[in-house]
Amino acid sequence: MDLKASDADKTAVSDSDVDRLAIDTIRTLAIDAVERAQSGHPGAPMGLAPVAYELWTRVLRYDPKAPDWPDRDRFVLSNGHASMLLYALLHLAGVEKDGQAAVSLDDIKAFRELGSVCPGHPEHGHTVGVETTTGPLGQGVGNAVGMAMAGLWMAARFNRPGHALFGHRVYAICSDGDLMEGISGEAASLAGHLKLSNLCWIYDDNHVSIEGATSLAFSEDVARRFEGYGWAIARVADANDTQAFARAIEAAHAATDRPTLILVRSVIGYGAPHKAGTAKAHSDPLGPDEVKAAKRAYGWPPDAQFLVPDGVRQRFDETLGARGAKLSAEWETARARHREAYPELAAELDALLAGGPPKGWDQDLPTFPPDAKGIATREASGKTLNALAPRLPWLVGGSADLSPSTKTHLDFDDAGTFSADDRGGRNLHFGVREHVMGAIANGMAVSGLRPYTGTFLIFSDYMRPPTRLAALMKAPAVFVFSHDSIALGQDGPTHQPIEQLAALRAIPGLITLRPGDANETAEAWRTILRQAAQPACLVLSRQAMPTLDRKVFASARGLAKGAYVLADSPGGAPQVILIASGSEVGLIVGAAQILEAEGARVRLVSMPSWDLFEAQSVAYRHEVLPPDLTARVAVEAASPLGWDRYVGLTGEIVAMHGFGASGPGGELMKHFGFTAERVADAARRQLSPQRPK
Ligand SMILES: Cc1ncc(C[n+]2csc(CCOP(=O)(O)OP(=O)(O)O)c2C)c(N)n1
Ligand SMILES: [Mg+2]
Repeated sequence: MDLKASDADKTAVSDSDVDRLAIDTIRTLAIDAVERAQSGHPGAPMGLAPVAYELWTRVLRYDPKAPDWPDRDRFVLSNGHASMLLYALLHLAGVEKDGQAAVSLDDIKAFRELGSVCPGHPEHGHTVGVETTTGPLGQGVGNAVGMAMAGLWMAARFNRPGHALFGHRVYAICSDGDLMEGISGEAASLAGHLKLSNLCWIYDDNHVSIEGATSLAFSEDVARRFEGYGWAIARVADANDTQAFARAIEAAHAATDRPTLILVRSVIGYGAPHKAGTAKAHSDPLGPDEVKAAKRAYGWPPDAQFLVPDGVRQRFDETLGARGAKLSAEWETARARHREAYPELAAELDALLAGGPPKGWDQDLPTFPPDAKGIATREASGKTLNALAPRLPWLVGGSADLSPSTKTHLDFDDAGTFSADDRGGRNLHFGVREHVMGAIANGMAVSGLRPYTGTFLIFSDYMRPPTRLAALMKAPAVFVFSHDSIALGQDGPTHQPIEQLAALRAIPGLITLRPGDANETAEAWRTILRQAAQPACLVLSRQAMPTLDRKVFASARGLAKGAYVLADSPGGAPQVILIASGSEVGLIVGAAQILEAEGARVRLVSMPSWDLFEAQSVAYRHEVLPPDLTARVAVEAASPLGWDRYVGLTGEIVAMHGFGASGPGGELMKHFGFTAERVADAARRQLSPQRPK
């Protein structure tokens, strides 16, 4: 067979010949791209090519010309190291946006180069057609659960009899590594419980990972494990048997009351005579000799590179392309009919798809009256969330079995609970599964919903990988973390966060907010939900804190700028700045009273968010923290790490320098030096003429 791209012999090529050609095109594109980059992972794409080809050309309801068509099937490559598989598919399928190819052949040639749309691992938002960022194993399958939940939620919310707008499925390819990671167990357990029948994982059962055979560390019966989770199981004994795979997909579609795991026995590096089936095929270029040998084994011209034979792109066009164009056009018609029949619902869907909150969404934002005893910010958050949620219908969320503590439950009448029986419920029960809770939120966020999660701040460590990925993807998930300091009290140091705030602040692009009273908490929700391009975490207290009198102190709207002047002492320019976040704002207010009685002039700065403050102009930042006023004290019941940025080398930081302890929260705060008197002491040292300048 002549494989050169020419017009000759087109008609002489049978259907199955083109299938074979297309599959080997995927394989050789992966081989050539890795060889050219001199890095990457050829083995998995070589083994998985037939499965991916069959799925894309015969199954996927996806329009390459409309890759953001809302009811498209989602394809997730959870084993993101196999990225060349996805790039080859996006290229051959002709995925494009605004007439621009998502991935050209030149892009594939630039695999892994700086600025390429084909980076080492697939990055959502960077490459059109990449549904989610994968690479950290296990995240993609977690996202897929969130996408499946979002799809079912959208169907429940927007479909009407005779007007079905949503019904898509979510397919995720995953590898041994994905299934070894704990998060995939959390994901599968919840997906089975929720009977997510629109979800299908395709397991690349190739018996190989980086260090060698998986038998080194992985011997469980995966199928039985998933049966235990309540999944349907299908098996494909040979990845090259596309008909067997097609039957497995049929079985998955027939399983209408549960998700399906398809175990596909594959050979990593299929076709490479010396490396196939071994860990040597996992990563790194095959080397020129092995490349040629593999190509010969496929019946490919051994010296051809980046060859896409005639008929291959056409095959994708005739199958995936034609099917997708028809389906997405039908969907547009259905949407027009839906709009006529249900104009309000259609407008709601418009707003959801546009990404912003609907008109008037924040008109019920609560304000809290001044109150010396006050309320915990978790309480204020719960009230705010419940006030806002009715006007923001796609704000959905829940906690990892802690909603009585995190106050993340939606209590109003028709809020409902998302379950196997109610797909339109807005309260989610993640169970004690923080890691996948974050990944599910990300999957929902990239599906257009505004998800929020809830747990204690200490357990932010359990969901750090998805929190980081949310930031990398600019996925607007909201992570609520309550019980934010030693003041949580008697649960003791295992539950008392110290370094977590610093760790969250270190994630680029994540908005970390620790509001200082009830009204700042309400403003925090407004600030977070107003934008849809960044994830945020909302850090809340367990204990009550005073609700400041905003006639005396500046408006809580200042929160949106990250830090703002709460008040200046009367009688002239301030001599010292006291800065605090969260529950420690009350302490600096108390310290100011002590200091003012002694004749000192104090500036009080509430600083709920470093990230938002750093985004302000230099002029504003200098207005709040005048550079020549270096007498400064920062107060936060957490690690001091980073606060020197705001108090400078000569300032003082009242913070935690070790772990907390078990005891009543109020006593702990005193014990560890968080009193107005101690803050005033620090300020006095700052005001002393002996202070080093
Ligand atoms: C959380 C996480 N840990 C480690 C890695 C590094 N890593 C990349 S692939 C891989 C395992 C490879 O085995 P498998 O998942 O079976 O993929 P295959 O070699 O079959 O393609 C590891 C440990 C990672 N990407 N993510
Ligand atoms: Mg493997």
